[in-house]
Amino acid sequence: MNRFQHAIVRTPGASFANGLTTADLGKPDLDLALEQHQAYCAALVKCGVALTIMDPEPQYPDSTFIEDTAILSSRSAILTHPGAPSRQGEVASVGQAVEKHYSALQAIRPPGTLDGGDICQAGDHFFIGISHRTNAEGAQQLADILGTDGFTTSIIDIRGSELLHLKSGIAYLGDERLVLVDGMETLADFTGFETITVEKDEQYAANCVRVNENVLLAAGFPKFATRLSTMGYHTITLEMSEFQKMDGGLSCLSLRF
Ligand code: CIR
Repeated sequence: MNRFQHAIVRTPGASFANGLTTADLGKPDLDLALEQHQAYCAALVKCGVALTIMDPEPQYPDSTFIEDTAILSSRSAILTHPGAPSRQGEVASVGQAVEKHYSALQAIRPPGTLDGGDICQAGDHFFIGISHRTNAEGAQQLADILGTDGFTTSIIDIRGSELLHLKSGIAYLGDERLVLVDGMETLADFTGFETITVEKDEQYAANCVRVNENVLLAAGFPKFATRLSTMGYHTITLEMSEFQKMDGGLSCLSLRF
């Protein structure tokens, strides 16, 4: 698994509670969200990455979910065109932060739409989700760019599932090992990977993030936490309640590269 050297995050802004959500978990508390975000940032630093913290963009309440705005790999940087119209303006400022680290930026162009949360890199292979945010045109544009970079890709249609994004139900732990929420194994061919199943009652935990020597894990999912520890992973458990209220998981809070 590539070692991550950098991460970019964006602090939640005053308008955070006005973002998009389907969760029926109540209104998020901004102060608590800021506290949870600080702990997330500290965890990334502990994992050994150099952190860029972008200021909030109050006109974009969902902009703390920065993962959706770019696909960053060791070979290229691709800005997305998010599927939710209210989020499309988030990309410009992320481009300015990303271009400091890459010699060239590519982009998903309309009518293609694509959210970073639908993209799961597993070594030299990318799983690309088609969702209610990422359309077939966006998925194909990304597959073409990644193909030019020398990566292989496969497309997984998750529109029949209850997942917002592909990575709401899948994560890559390195060493050809994938975490899959129960039921995901029927949606695609995962030949060549060892899979670890997360039970439905712990579904939110499937959005975990391997960062160098550690795995970031949402608090409150003891079965999966024990499973990872038993397998020898070093986990950092983070409170995510306020982001979960806005349909966000651990991976969406950062761009890692
Ligand atoms: C949205 O609906 O766009 C945000 N409220 C949550 C985005 C979560 N992003 C992700 O899972 N990659």
